[in-house]
Amino acid sequence: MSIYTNKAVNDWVADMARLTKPDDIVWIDGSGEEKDRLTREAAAFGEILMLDQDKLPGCVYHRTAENDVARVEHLTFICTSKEEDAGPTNNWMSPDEAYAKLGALFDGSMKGRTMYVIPYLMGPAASEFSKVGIELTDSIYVVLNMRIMTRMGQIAMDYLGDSDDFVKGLHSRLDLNPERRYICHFPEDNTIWSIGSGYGGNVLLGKKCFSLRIGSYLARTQGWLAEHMLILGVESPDGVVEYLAAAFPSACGKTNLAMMIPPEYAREKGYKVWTVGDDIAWMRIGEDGRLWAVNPEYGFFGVAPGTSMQSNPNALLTTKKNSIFTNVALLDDGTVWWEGMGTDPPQHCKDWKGNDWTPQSGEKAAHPNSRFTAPAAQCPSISPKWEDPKGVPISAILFGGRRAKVAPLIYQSFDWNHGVFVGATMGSETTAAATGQVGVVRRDPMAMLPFCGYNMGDYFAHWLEMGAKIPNPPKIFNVNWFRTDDDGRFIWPGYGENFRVIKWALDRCRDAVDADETPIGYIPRLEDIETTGIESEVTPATLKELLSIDKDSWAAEVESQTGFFAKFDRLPTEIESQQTALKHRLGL
Ligand code: OXD
Ligand code: MN
Repeated sequence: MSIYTNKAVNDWVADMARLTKPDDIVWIDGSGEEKDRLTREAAAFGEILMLDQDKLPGCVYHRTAENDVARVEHLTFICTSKEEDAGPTNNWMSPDEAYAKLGALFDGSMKGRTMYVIPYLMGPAASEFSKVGIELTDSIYVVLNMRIMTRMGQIAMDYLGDSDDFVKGLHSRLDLNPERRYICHFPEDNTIWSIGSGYGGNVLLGKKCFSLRIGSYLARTQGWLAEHMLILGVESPDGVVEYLAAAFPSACGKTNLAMMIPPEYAREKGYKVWTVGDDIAWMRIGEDGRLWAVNPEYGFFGVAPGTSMQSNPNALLTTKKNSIFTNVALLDDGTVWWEGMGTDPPQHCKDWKGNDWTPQSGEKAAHPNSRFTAPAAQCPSISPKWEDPKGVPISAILFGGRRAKVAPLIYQSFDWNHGVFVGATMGSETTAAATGQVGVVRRDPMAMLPFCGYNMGDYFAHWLEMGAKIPNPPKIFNVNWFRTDDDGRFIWPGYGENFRVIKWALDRCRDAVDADETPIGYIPRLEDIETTGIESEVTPATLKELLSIDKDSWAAEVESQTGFFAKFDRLPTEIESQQTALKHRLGL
């Protein structure tokens, strides 16, 4: 029996239960008592393991199936009635085919299992911009994760009232067989069907599936932006906080930037950095004509390896209680470990597959994509405004990627449309670890390539249209923390030192600093990037190198952009004009 009175929800759940045939239906209310009960149940079934409750209170451990450790882009589909509406960068299946194909798989998929009905809210409860989803799942692990990543249960149903405006998400693990795994989005029906996986990005439907893929589709029709962006605030010594949003492809340090600790010189002056979100921004035009951003999520689903007290103390501290660890190494003392945690490898542990592991094993103890799920409210740097119903006003948007040579440390676009072009040409060079092929550029416009729920040509057009509608738009910048010297060594220290670059961007937004004009945009004058404390590492010569623009590399870059754009059927002419103008400025 439903504990809720919303008829549209109850009817739809009944329909889905007829299809999936669970033994039981459990309606999630989001209470603490419910969390304890489900945790006990999942532990009893071995779906999770309890970690040492003195050292890591409220923390649990989970292993996924070995063949189910990451998002599956080749099995992710946008199911619009017309193929061209999904566009050249998405996999497409017709809604009829997808409902039939997945419907056959969902038929009876929950037999012998319990269906959990999870109402959840993306965005703060007091915000008129928040949105409701309902996820039906046969995994307690999903319920426990959704409890951290979203505002779950009664709070979402109170928000929904008797409306039928909710995203309908259906998930079943089925048999975790990659041959029977699909993540299908039906943006025209506000619906997501995910089957055959138990991995976070494929099954926590509020995150990539709703907040980005369905979200971006809704944003276009409703005149806002759903973006793969962190949000942070920089507080000046006078107490004024300015906010920026930043998009980088996966594995370029979004979580680190969102939680950065400013360098000593800045801390001494009284600067602070506040975290609003680390992955997703929903942005709207405010009454004051600026762009305002909300983080729709309630927690962080971060990559564990590489997270240490050196690289990201705020992230590590966030995970010390009430967190879920997935596919990391399990220590004999009931705590966890991963490569790059900054502590010595254990003499013995269980690796992410559950096998005995020693430093001699010759394999990684934690999966490279192992994760922590942790409540945002526990982050030491969480912004006092992170749940503000209006969001925070965005002064600057940063795009960026991993580019060894071509992109300077930072440059500012000439205006909004040029900034959209900069975002549309974003890319990152592959690292050896990722593909075996070093230095190949993977284009990832606005870091949305895997997450745009419609034709990306239309997405660029939407960005251009938004620019025309925002009276006081943010300034747009491109950053690159990954410049190398001729021996392939990074020449910028990164991490907290990135504050120095962000400071310049925010100074530009206030017209507080001048800049040099180049063919690609405005770059800092050498003296305007503060180097106090890193003078020996970042000499004026290094800074010059970091800001240099090499014409040959840019000629190759423009050509590679052209190759990428060639596959777009609906590329706005403004993007082409921007490229022509760039070529012209470069003298090509
Ligand atoms: C993520 C991603 O997990 O972008 O956030 O892949
Ligand atoms: Mn992400």
